[in-house]
Amino acid sequence: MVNAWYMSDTIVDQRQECHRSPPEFCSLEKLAQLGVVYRHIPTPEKDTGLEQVCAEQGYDYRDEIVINREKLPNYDEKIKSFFEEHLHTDDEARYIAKGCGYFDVRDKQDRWIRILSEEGDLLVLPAGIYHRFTVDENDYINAIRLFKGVPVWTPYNRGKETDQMPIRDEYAQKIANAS
Ligand code: KMT
Ligand code: NI
Repeated sequence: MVNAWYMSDTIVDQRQECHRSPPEFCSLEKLAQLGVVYRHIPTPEKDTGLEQVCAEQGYDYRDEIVINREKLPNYDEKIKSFFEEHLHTDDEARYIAKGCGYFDVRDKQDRWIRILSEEGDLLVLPAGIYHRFTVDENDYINAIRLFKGVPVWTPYNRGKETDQMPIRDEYAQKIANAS
């Protein structure tokens, strides 16, 4: 089930849990207030939840990404870019088919929340949210990427320009109404 926590201010190794001391957990409600959708769908062949979300959100494209040193071309470069803080102009929707990893998202006070994403988890990070991703020490995740229309995965790394993108305003308005 969902397991999310506020991150330590100092990261020794991004692949570790990076808890605060003492740990401070984050609720599903809090994630929902940030516009993050989380559902646990352990048996997608029996549970129609994944298909429902796809129908609701209009996700008509899907592919698979395997993140692992052996399987992913340009592994080091990709791992580095996934962990740069960025946003997208579309939702980032992932269903974790195997393995696990961490999606980190910024809350309204700009604190990092780490979301453990495991087999059977569906996560949708809304367009405009600042986030990043890393594998854990097992170095393996197999995720289904969902998208509406022709996929555009372009990350915009955080900076002055991204703060001024219209999608940031849209996102801010969306979450202002959500809490
Ligand atoms: C992305 O866009 O950050 C990724 O596809 C990596 C996460 S998928 C488990
Ligand atoms: Ni992303």
